[in-house]
Amino acid sequence: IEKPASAEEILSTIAQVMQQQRNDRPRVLIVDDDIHILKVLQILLAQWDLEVSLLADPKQFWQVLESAAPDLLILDLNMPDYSGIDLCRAVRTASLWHDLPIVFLSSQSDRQTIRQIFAAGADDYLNKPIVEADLQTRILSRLERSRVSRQAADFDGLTGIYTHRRGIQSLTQLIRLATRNHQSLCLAILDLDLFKQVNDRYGHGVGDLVLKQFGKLLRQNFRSEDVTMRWGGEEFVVGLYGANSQQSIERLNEFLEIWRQQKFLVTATESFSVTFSAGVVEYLQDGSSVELLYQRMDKALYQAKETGRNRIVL
Ligand code: GH3
Ligand code: MG
Ligand code: MG
Ligand code: MG
Repeated sequence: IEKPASAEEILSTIAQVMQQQRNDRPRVLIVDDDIHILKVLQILLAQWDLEVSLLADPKQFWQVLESAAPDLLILDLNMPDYSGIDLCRAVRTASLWHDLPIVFLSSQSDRQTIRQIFAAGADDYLNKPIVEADLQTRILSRLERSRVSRQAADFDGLTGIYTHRRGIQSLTQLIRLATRNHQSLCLAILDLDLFKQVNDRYGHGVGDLVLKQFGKLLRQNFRSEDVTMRWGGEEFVVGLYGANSQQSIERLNEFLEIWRQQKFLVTATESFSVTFSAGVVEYLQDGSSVELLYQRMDKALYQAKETGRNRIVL
């Protein structure tokens, strides 16, 4: 039996997901066993308009990393039980975080240590005691560079929604959230019908405009806690958080209706519209991977195409 979501649960999930989608204030997570250093850094970084999370106990690292979802990680080299080097190596092999910028703080500055730090995958290091101006320059410039490249990697240039790569990250997070909060979750793949004909008849440029408009309407018609992405070509995936299969089908049908009404003018007198087919799958709290869910929704999509297109199939 499914536990209905309380208002607070839904709100906190929305807050979490929205925070990750918003990219206004960069987030920095600092891990250091020295609480005084944490406090000093917190005050400094807050002055530079960064959102700061602090962690003194590296045992909670993964949990805090996931909830803080930082844009940059500052790691202390020496901590009891854990070395920053080990944490850094582990982050580099975690698929969700492998490209997170990592800056080390270290009171050791011998060659051997520095070599180890970079070998573990660090992007930069700073000596303790920390010089404020150095810290500011290094952190802000690294954040800016990663913001620019992340923007390009995360958002599809044509449609403005998540790319495949970023979308998979978000779906993985959504699956985890749904599991943890015992929430319903559905994924749907939307594939434009006979899109090749649109290109053939009206040209690739018009086809691009149709895709662009599809992305815009997806953004407008799905809630902020849902995740929308361009899966590739004329295929899109939506993660519907807090919706069971029936609710998802309802919402997708509403969207199909909106999309069908969308007219594209070719000349003053000639216009066309495009439909889509969708395959839906419900996540059953069983730890299924995105890959597995994809296979199931792709089967449903195939059925939607086989049975006449322009429809949603579970
Ligand atoms: P179906 O209803 O079975 O999905 O038919 P379809 O024609 O949509 O399917 P098919 O997979 O054969 O063709 C997809 C077309 O989408 C072919 C490809 O040229 C077009 N397409 C993919 N990406 C883009 C793009 O970025 N811009 C444009 N204009 N067309 C694209
Ligand atoms: Mg230390
Ligand atoms: Mg296709
Ligand atoms: Mg198609």
